[in-house]
Amino acid sequence: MIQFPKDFIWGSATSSYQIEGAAMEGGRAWSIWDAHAHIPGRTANNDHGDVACDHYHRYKEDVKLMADLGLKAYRFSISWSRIQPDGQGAVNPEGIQFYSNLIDELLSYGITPWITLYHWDLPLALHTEKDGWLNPEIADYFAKYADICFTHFGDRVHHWITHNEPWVVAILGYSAGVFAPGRKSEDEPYIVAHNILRSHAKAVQRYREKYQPAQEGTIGITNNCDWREPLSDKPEDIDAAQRALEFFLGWFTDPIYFGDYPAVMRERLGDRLPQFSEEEKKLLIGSSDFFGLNHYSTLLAADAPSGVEVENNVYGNGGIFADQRVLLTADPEWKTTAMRWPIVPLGCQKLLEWIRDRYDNPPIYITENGCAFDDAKDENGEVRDTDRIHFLEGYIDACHQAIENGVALKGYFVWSLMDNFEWAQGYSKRFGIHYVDYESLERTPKHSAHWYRKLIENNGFKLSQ
Ligand code: PNW
Repeated sequence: MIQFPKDFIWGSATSSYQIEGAAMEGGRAWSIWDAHAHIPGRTANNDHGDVACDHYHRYKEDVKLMADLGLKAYRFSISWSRIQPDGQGAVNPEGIQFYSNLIDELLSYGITPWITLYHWDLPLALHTEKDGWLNPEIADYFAKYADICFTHFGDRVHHWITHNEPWVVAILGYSAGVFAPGRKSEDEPYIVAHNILRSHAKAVQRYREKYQPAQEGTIGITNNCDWREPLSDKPEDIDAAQRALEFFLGWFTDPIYFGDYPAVMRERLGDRLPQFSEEEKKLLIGSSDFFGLNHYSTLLAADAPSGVEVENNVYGNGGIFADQRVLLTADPEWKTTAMRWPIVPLGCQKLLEWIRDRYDNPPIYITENGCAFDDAKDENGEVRDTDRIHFLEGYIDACHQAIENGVALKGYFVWSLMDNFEWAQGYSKRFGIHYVDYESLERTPKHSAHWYRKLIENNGFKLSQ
């Protein structure tokens, strides 16, 4: 039996654009993801989030599903353009009411809300009229929006995450161009990342000065990182793996723990990497009360000597190849998910220990981990997702091992509560522990949901293999 610490938090996560629907209802205006998804060819089957899981109308039913699981915490995000349709100025009361109702519903079942302020759905007007994340002024718009959320929800919400996965916004949105706003640039990702970090720092400053003393909540940021295992024990491959991790995670977390980007990035990027002012550095250092981590997979890293050219993002997580010169591959022995992401639980443990060592053992929450498989209902209406159960067993066991090794891991949120709009993959990839029938919008707990309920009940589980 694998047993977790007494106060360990078991949760589940979603995001606004992926589940809410009601895209043009309740006073909401479009975000960059509405616009992106409505351009033909940008998503699988041209899917979009107009209806999604219709969570906006079904939130009570969804909270009931969470209560049935025994969830201690639920992580969801707020759609900025539901709160401020133009991204600045007027506040939409219907938007405030919706999230207020959701929070009250969660609390009535004893489920703790964890709110992400930005999960990629920038109000479209801020992009078309203000240049979005490329404009340094966006930090002030974001801080103002955050302030509105603290004012209206902070009496009941004590767990705040400013940003979800800035790496994805910068690399997939501005380098690979496969996510909104679909741009392909070599320099913009670094500018966007810089402004996201500045916006995080300003929002945290407001929380700490105006709200935290009375509301006594915590605030932080969530970054994503997959593990990079050296391809061989050659020093240049070991360096390459380390470099890859610094370009992936250190890019966002070094400024928060040390006040600046990793040295390897500053050396390699020179003037292309923006610089923080002394004041910004001060605001950034210590600006996260916890280390939010989303983790999904592992790849092998090898040094790519000059002369070797690789198309950017062959393996999704690469960052800009010419800047890192790290060649990523997968071990052909590894099993993969429907996303073709290798399943390597040991990588999760190693990453947690890497964070422990680099950042002086911060409290960590895994705010996302999970997997997509081609789930289907059988003739009895059951979804027997044993692959997902094995995945979760492996990764949660790895988390447990990391805790044994001194990692201050405090909680785990499975991605996702239910199947939903998987961005460029539309509805073709199912990450949920609840199955969603997109015709009827009916939700059905998969076998993994039953497994997770028992895990929460026992605060641990018995390894089946
Ligand atoms: C995360 N990658 O996205 C997001 O936070 C979720 O909204 C999403 O549904 C989930 O993971 C599953 O994809 C990622 O290419 C998207 O490395 C892409 C990558 C990583 C995370």
